[in-house]
Amino acid sequence: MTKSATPQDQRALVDRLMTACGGSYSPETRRKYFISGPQWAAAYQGQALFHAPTRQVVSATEVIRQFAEIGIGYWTTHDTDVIPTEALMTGRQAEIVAGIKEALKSNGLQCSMVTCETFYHPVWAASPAAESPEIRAYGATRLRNTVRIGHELGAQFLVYWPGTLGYLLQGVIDETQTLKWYAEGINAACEEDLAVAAQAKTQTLRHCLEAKPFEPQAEIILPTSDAMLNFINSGLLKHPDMVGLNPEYLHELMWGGAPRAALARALVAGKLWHFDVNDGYRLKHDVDIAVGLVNPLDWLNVLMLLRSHGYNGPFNFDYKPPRTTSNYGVFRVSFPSAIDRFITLWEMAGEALEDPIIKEATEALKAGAGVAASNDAQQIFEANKEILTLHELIAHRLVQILLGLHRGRKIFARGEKA
Ligand code: GLT
Ligand code: MN
Ligand code: MN
Repeated sequence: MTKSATPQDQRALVDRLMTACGGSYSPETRRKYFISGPQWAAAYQGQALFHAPTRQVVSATEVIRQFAEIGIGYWTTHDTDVIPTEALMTGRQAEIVAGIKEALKSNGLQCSMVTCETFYHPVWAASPAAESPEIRAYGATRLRNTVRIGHELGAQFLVYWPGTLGYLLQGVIDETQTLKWYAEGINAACEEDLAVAAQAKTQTLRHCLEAKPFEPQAEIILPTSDAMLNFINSGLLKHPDMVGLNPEYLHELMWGGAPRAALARALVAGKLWHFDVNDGYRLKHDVDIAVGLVNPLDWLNVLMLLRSHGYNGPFNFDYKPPRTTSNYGVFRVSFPSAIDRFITLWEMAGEALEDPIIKEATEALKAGAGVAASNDAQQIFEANKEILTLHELIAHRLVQILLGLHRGRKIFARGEKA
């Protein structure tokens, strides 16, 4: 029987087993990827509607220090993750932002993205696009302030997750009006950005919309990345060219979509600017599990798509370390293991794209049977039917790559000898 690990021995046990896992990359290697760590992910205390917190508060300076040690090159935050609501737009905000700038600098990190929290505080109970003009005016002020913080911290991206843009009770709001009001908020952010950039002679930021199909509202007005794309092109935005997408892997799975197909639609629209990386289950709630723990094969395929289309935006690790992970475990196990799985899958995706079998099979499929074009459906099918088997062969090869079988890894069957 394994003997109990006393409280004093537990960290050493975690450390020893984590080292035994192997396969980790150095902080220098990790820094070569455009990986960002959200303040809210690292500082998440494990609380939820039915859950009390399991972890202590972690300050931004501590998160930044830990990220530097792990080799996470970029940090992202909501305005209120670091500035209490009542201190926003006061002298205290300026002090906090200056302190963060200093912490980032001394730890060699950059801030890549800032996002405005428009869902947690009671003022957002009826969403940032509520009927009341005071609420909307406050919302626009908050968005403009977040744009200024973004410029101040040298971010390139802003993200908007309009979490509460929807309803619990049917027929209470006019959805078309809500969309128009929401667009006014985004317009205010873009105009502030143009003004700040013109004054400071810098670039404008990339404003990215993030959709989630449910939670915290029962019905969501912009539930998917596709709905967001439609909103960008609806004519309601004054600067649609400044607005793109921040799809989240799990949010597309949650409505039953194929994340890879959703990403493809964003890519062809030229709007895949930022990407929230995590994992989870179809048609369930937003569990925000770390990348690759649920769907490693799908993740391999997603990364093949992104690599082959030259995606060069950030990979924002928007996940939540499970409640069973301790504060120590968040930085010792959760973040490093998530990043290392991501890097492995990214490199594997590169390998899969170069795999001679996949390449030859894909090219053969594209070349077709070479018969003359005709209107004879049956004849065309007959001429192509053997090459179509290559679909299944490619899928098999991808699983082989995922399991390392393409490199000669073999699990011996019962009774078989090496
Ligand atoms: C919230 C949400 C995430 C978003 C964050 C950005 S807030 O945690 O569930 O998916 O990316 O506002
Ligand atoms: Mn997200
Ligand atoms: Mn999520």
